[in-house]
Amino acid sequence: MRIDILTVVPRLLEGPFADSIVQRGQDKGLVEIHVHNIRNWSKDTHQKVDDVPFGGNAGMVMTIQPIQDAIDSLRAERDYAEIIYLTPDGERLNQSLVNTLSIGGDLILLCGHYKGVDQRVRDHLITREVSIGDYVLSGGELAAAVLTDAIVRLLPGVIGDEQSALTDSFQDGLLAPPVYTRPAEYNGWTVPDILRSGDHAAIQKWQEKQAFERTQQRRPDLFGEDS
Ligand code: 6GU
Repeated sequence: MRIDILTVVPRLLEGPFADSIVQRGQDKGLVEIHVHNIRNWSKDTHQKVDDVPFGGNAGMVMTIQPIQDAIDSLRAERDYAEIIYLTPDGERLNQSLVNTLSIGGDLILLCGHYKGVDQRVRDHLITREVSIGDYVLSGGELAAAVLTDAIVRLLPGVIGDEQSALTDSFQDGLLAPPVYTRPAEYNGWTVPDILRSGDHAAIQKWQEKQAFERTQQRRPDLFGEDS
């Protein structure tokens, strides 16, 4: 899988992919992540990528030209399954959407900055709009990093069986059960006996019950949603 990220602040995306699971996915050749500076496509003499809004509101709006040229140059090289604009007024990201995107093909992620992009970019160039939650970030970059991380960890081979993505919270519509490690007692705080019993069937049953109860207590809304 290949993910191309378009941004005016590429430095914001240097850290998130340089370590851990996403880096491992890249090292193994399972995913290629390319961060592009939209400014490189600007035909303006000062490499401008924004302008004042029609209608005279505060803030700047990202212009069409560099974004369209960036998208065109990528699409000339390969097909993309989706061209996604990260925006707080997009479809809210959940595990179901992450699963879909992880098996769909290559992606372009467009990060908005300032007051966002000219609406015509959204109307004519973008195939999907995604938000990562009901709060406002300064730009789409951190949202793109979140989406990329969530997708990459699902790609076959990126994480090992020992931490199978299938046991994640949300993957079966439930939150994950509590986990414990050694020592079995610390400060007098103990691990539930069942987990040390060696009875795998009983352990699994206990974990399922815990997952169910935790979901019921913390996120009853999950029972009403398909996921
Ligand atoms: Cl995708 N972008 C911005 N700027 N803010 C957000 C967001 C995206 N999702 C939640 N808040």
